[in-house]
Amino acid sequence: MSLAARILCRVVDNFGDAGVAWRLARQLSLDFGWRVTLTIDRPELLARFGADPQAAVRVEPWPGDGRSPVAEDVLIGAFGAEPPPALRAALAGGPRRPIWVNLEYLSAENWIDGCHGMGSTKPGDGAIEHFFYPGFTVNSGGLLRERSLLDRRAAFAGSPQQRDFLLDLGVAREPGERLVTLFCYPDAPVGAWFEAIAAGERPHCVLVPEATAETALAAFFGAAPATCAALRRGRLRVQRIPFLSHDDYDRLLWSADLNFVRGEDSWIRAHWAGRPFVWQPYVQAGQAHHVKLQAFLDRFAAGAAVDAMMRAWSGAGALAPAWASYDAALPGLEPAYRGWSARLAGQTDLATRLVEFCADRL
Ligand code: TRH
Repeated sequence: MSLAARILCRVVDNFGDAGVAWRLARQLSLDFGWRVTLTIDRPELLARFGADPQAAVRVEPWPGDGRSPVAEDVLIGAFGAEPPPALRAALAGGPRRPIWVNLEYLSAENWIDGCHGMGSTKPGDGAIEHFFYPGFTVNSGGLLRERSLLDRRAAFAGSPQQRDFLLDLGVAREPGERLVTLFCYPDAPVGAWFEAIAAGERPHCVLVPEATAETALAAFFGAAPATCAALRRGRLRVQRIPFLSHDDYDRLLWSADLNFVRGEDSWIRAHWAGRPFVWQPYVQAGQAHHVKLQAFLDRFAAGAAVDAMMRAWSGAGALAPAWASYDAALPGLEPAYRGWSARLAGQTDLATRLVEFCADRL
């Protein structure tokens, strides 16, 4: 069933809100043939992810109420984005079209399974808001994963395209070097980690996208390196790279030995790379992010070295000993990451579940 949908997105900060909304819009269009309008208050951010001429996604600046030529079957508010007044009025008196879905933030916490799919009838006008919770279980809303993703990953691994991709980025791995990507929040203990690598035994090349870890780089090297310039200390080599399109960022994650990721969307892309990763959750008041991290670590259950490293990376523990254990354990941890990725890939993806969810209610 090909449907028309509108996704509403208001950017709180960073890139995740726009990144998830764009990724979902693109997949509903490419994999399911839906006619999708993305209404977003920061449309200029989408250029960073790489426009895809094949994805027939119509992008509309906020508020976009009532200007669409198509009557939508589905209205998706990403991360609690409230429909603008004219669209909100059209939801009154449900159930009827459009079906109203609130796409929530991803969490590994157990409670989301019980809340996923629930509806809330608004006392004022009878509109029904459906809550869709992404997650790691079959009872949740699942994880975003495009239909062709894992085939594209398999075709890329070890191919001439992979070598050319890295060369185009100016990345040439030196003998014995571990290739690492770093995407983190400003409060990650980057300086302590750099110190440990610089003084360690194994050489590391750390690729840092622009506008990431600026302060830490300046503090460690005395000045933030310009794009593509490499800085060295001891066993550490740091190289700045541009902010890549979504597809190229996937290729980067597939090419590295270890990926540091954050927030929501880069975290899940690191899962689909099937490579080791360290996750930093979005920092929240009252240490709520530590609860989210622990819920994920409980599910992943990859052992003490992984737990200590991710906790230390989020400020709960000393970085140097955590990195020493993780560094030593890393070669043996690869099957755990690969297996976890494969187990999750055995579940249906978020967009498939969303399509079924809407079809059941229309
Ligand atoms: O930018 P983020 O910190 O976004 C966050 C989270 O979504 C968080 O949960 C939310 O509460 C907050 O925003 C408001 O991290 P995230 O989620 O990984 O989003 C980054 C996006 O940028 C993702 O779509 C991947 C993309 N990206 C690229 O396309 N190219 C790149 O080079 C990099 C580094 C990222």
